[in-house]
Amino acid sequence: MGSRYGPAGAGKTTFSSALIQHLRNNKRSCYYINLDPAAEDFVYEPDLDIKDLITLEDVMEELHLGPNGGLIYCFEFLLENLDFLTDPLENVTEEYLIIIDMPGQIELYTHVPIVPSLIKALTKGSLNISMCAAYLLESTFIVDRSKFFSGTLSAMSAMLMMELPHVNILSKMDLVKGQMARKELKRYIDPDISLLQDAPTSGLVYEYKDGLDNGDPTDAQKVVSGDSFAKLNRAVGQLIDDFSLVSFLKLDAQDEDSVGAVLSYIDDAIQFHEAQEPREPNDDLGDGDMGE
Ligand SMILES: Nc1nc2c(ncn2[C@@H]2O[C@H](COP(=O)(O)OP(=O)(O)O)[C@@H](O)[C@H]2O)c(=O)[nH]1
Ligand SMILES: [Mg+2]
Repeated sequence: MGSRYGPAGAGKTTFSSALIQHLRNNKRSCYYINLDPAAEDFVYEPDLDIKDLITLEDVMEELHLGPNGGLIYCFEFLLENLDFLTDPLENVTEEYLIIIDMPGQIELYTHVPIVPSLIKALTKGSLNISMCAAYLLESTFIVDRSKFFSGTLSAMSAMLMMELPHVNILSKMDLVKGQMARKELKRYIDPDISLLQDAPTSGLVYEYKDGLDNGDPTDAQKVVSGDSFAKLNRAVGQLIDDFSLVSFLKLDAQDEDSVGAVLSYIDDAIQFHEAQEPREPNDDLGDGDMGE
């Protein structure tokens, strides 16, 4: 099973559709779940849709909540009505790749009771599903290093909270292809501290400047040009480096090979192939897509 999340607009739903298409092309079974209560049109109709339980629109209207509060409410409601999700999954066998398309709001992942609780319900007990989280970060963020690093830190904190095998994906690679030297791009795929140390075109001022301190924390310009900020950046870079926690796979959702390559990492993470029942040779005579 894969569960896709990441900032809104990062390309999660597009990646889900591309994966479904790829699985179909390869005669693999797939079960598609939408857990975004605000999702609208789908290329492939979900097999299970949170909107049949609750929609963000209704929650916002009836409870007078804003979009973020409304989203949290929807997930709390889902957690109170977990059967909606877990009952249908009881019948989904191991040859299926279950794709769960998620909303992007990071709060859902980093605040303990929500997505981490959901994950426990799926990975433990009778379902015992082997899960992998896929975090998507839009590759155009590369041009703004502070955005790239904030995305990388979000990936890291979510990774720690979810306690799942994880793949981090730079999406929409077609948009940056040719705009950046291969060598430069490589530094983002496996980011390290040096990225923060030489970021001349980004909003980050990284140099150590003696004497220029941040006396006035309300002056944003002073804060980001001061040495405390430089130290913080170095510490963040060091943290990412020390843990070697975050590296990225490249994705162009339009490119079938690229989708296949990312899927092979996900398959490895959930040990998909190991979990398949060995087939009798004459199984091949039957319908390859059993159970659908
Ligand atoms: N160029 C390009 N655009 C993409 C790609 N993936 C998604 N998009 C576009 O990015 C926008 C947001 O995509 P969506 O999948 O809805 O993002 P989500 O909010 O993360 O589910 C849409 O307009 C997509 O067409 C990609 O690989 N390349
Ligand atoms: Mg989406």
